[in-house]
Amino acid sequence: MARRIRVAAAQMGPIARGEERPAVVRRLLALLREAAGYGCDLVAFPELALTTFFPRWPLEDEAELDAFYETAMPGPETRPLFDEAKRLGIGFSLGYAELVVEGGRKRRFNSSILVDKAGRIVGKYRKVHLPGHAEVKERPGQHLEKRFFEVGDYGFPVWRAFGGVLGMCICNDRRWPETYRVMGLQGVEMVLLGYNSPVGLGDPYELDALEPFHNHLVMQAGAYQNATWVVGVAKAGCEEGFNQIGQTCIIAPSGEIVAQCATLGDEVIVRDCDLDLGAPYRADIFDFASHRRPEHYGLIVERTGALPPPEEP
Ligand code: ING
Repeated sequence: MARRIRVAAAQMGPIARGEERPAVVRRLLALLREAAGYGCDLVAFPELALTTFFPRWPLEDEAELDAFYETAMPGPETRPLFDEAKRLGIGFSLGYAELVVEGGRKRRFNSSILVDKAGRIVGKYRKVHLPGHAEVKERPGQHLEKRFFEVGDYGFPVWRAFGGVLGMCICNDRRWPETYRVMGLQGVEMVLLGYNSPVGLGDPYELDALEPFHNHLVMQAGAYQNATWVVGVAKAGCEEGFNQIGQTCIIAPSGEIVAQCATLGDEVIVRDCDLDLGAPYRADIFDFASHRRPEHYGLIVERTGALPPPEEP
């Protein structure tokens, strides 16, 4: 009996800087209901799905900054999403800015949760790869995640949920092979990830035109090399004057894109995902136990200096 889950990727268009949480939650509810209408078991939302991508600005006022974070999940403004999902019998993943007080100090993370059909949080992840920089750079678009978030402290966990093994990562994480491999070594069968990816960060990223290609390249490679489904969900469109790529997609363990959004707005795509599609890859070409021999990889060291000169022939 195939283990199938019907998955929706719910892309979002821009969220304005001043868009109030209730208005954003109403958009999320509309996407959730559409996915439930298609009979979906699970709907994946983007990174920072409750607010604009605020790390694009060097925010100084702490109260203004704190307003972009959630201090409780669910909180009063997100509780309607949990309640409606439970009523409709659909699970979801949701990216948001997390603010917690631990050890007497504020800690800030770029986080995501996995919620089951009963409205319970069954998984939580905190973004590990924080791109960009902590200081303002001379470039058209800032990327200050290192200023506004700490590096995630959960690693890359996976969870038994929805009849399979699911994992999550966030945005820049998808560009790093370790992200998928750490989950792949735990037997992940579906990775849910959201992203806010500008078309480019301006100078020196003269390769902006390749952003869409690189976006799919890394997710397709991660899927194939770890025999897992990957669901990549964008916050897309021109958000506060910054163009963000869309290309939300659902990728099979073969690495093939089997569903993709066609707009840069709020849009749902759906796919029945057979969680056993990765089995032939794990049984043969990516049978880690048989073929992946770290002991044969030589001493993997961080190259801190120049390589030694080549031996004289
Ligand atoms: N955004 C971008 C991403 O990794 C970026 C940052 C843009 C990196 C363009 C490299 C090139 O997709 C986030 N939020 O990580």
